[in-house]
Amino acid sequence: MKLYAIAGSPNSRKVLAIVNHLNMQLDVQYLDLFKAEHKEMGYLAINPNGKVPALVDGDLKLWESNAIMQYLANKAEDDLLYPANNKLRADINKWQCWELAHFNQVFGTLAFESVAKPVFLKQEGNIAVIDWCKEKLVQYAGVLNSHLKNQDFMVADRITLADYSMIHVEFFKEQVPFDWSEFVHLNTYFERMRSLPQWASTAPKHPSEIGRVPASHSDMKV
Ligand SMILES: N[C@@H](CCC(=O)N[C@@H](CS)C(=O)NCC(=O)O)C(=O)O
Repeated sequence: MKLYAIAGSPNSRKVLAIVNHLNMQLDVQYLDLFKAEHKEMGYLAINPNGKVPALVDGDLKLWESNAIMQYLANKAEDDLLYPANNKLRADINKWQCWELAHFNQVFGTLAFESVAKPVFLKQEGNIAVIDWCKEKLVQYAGVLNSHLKNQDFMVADRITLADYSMIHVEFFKEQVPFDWSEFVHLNTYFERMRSLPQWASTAPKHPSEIGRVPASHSDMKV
């Protein structure tokens, strides 16, 4: 199996955390964001969206981080991160759909427009988009905060795929122009989750490594 990723990309980190958590062996091919390697023809034949992550397993070309996480957990025959129990699995799927469509759609877009664009791409963020994201994030952060009032994890009483999905934009949490102070349960949860070794070890050692191919991976080809 080969996983295509960009160093520091939140969606790549989600999948790498599952690889760590399940102690799986696979090749990781890092693409250079600044050379736009994720837009080259060879990679577009794997993921026509020109986005990471993507997984190749034999004749399967799989993109969408949540789908890759589910595939890896199934492949590892893991019954804890992604239990076969229909109700537990439905609940995990619900939160993975929700983070993708709502919470992290606005949090991720806010991070991209207000931080990633100016800092990494030397472009101005779109003010109208930033304002819209901030307004929607109040609503979705409220939903997440209420859910976490009486529980430590998203589903049941242990870590599942839903947790790694939920926190994947955490690197940008304190950098975005958003007041998180009223969302105390959400904040406690993010603090606990971001220190998990399986997650923390997916982060580049230094911000200058974000988007660049780590030296140890530079001889691999798409
Ligand atoms: N819904 C997709 C989102 C993938 C995505 O947006 N990836 C970002 C990195 S975190 C990317 O490749 N951005 C580069 C681009 O869009 O050009 C997933 O969950 O995999």
